Amino acid sequence: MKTIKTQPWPGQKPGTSGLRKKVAVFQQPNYLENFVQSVFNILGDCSGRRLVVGGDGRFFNAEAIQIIVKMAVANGFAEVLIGQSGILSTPAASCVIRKYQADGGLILSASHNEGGPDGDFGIKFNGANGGPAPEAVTDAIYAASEGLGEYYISDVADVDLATLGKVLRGETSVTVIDPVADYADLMETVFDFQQIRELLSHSKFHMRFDGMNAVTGPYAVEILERRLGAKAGTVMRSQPLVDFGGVHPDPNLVHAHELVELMNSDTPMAFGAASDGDGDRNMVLGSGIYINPCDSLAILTANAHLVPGYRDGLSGVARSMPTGRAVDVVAKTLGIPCFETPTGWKFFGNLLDAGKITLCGEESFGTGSDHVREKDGLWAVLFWLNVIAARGQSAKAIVREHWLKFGRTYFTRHDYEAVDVEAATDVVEGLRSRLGDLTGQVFGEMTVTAADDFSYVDSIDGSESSHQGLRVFFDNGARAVMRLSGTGTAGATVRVYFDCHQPDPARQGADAQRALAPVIAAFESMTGLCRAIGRERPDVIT
Ligand code: G16
Repeated sequence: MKTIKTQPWPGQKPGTSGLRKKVAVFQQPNYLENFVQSVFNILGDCSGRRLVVGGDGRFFNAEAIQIIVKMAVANGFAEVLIGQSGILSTPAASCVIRKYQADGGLILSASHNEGGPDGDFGIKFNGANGGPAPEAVTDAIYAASEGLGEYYISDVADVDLATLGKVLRGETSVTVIDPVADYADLMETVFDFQQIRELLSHSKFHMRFDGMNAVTGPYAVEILERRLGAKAGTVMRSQPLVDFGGVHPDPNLVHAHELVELMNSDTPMAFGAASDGDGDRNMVLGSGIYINPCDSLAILTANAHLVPGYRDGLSGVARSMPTGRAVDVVAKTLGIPCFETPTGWKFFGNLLDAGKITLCGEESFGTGSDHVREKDGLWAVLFWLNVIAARGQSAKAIVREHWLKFGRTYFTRHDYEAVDVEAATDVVEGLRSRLGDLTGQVFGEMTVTAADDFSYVDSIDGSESSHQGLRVFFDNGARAVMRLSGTGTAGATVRVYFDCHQPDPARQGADAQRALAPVIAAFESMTGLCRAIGRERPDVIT
């Protein structure tokens, strides 16, 4: 074991989902090492403990894993489990931590951010429940990183990540595990594989899953093609590549455009889906319809009784605050609680552990349940397939019927990326300072009925998280939310979210931008956002 003297690196504060920086930042001497040692220091005595390590396979994944193993050996871990080739999707890592009762895991991913040597890298710590560390832990890691003076590393040989099996490094047993099998087995316990198999064998049901050259390819091939019998080639871009083949692995209508073109071709697919770099996000498309993630959460909640894993009912649901409020309407009808949490999957962990909720989701293409403690892209796809198979209807028909029964909640998110940090902060602070005076004021066609700065008190451990987004409510029930992203790596990303409920069936067929135009205009007139940050329009609209 070697003790290496080091200096704290500034800014090792985990954001919404771990520490995300450019690859070049992580490649600096001691940068990764400092963060990993800070995590280990927070864990305390590591002897006798079990650690899971894996990532989305992006550039620097394999090198980072070798460093982490050497540090785990020096810090006295009894056992390290690693996904073969360094691969573990984020939901699979959560599954493995839980199944093997590990003390936690280090997940290497920058999620949907671009990869390659000039792209992004990331690392996050998940606890023994398989979920992202809560804020108290990430704050403690940050504090530890600021006072770090040394780290511990051993000079044992690299582990052959390609070969399954157990080896000894120092006193630590290091096992390279099949990254797919445990996760695929878990999916078989949740869904009706026989029913989905029949759907996929139907001559008229064609589907594509876009792995975006990222981590979900091997999982989707195993589950959809091998276990469920979908035709070979159902999974496109199925090979995880270190640079994602130049693809931006963000499953939205822009970056998954090949899938979108297939859905709109002369012989359209009945169903299409895509996942992101680390496999926790999902985008779902039916023939002739894009299913907004907020609608998706609501529809899965309303249909959960059709899925074996949820047949006994849901204890409750949760959504992040900016997520469109479609699921609230379903929860009310079902008579189950609906929790509103800050952005970030970590805020669902306590509610899931306490059995207060069964399903949860976010507008940022994340949906999940109590089967693991991460959002889960392929799980959402299988859920949709199970519902389509059980109802014998197209995805579009299911969505339309849902709107008829529960009303449609229009939703959109406008992102302004790489904005000058000072300008972005000024506009957010400017609105925050006016929140108390807004009620009753008229902007465009709309009157403000309430405005606040969202704070959350965790009902399980009493922890408080404040300044989680500025909310403005209008007289027709519409809402606008503004916050700064906690996952970007360049400048500031300003996110503005809009939603509005429409119960009238005659007015449910509009384009979301058009339906929400009055609230979008009212918010712009209230904040002067575009002028203040020097933009004409959002960079990304979802
Ligand atoms: C992460 C978090 C999500 C969050 C999303 C967007 O997703 O896990 O909970 O909704 O970032 O966060 P922000 O708006 O702060 O950028 P992922 O898929 O990137 O890990």
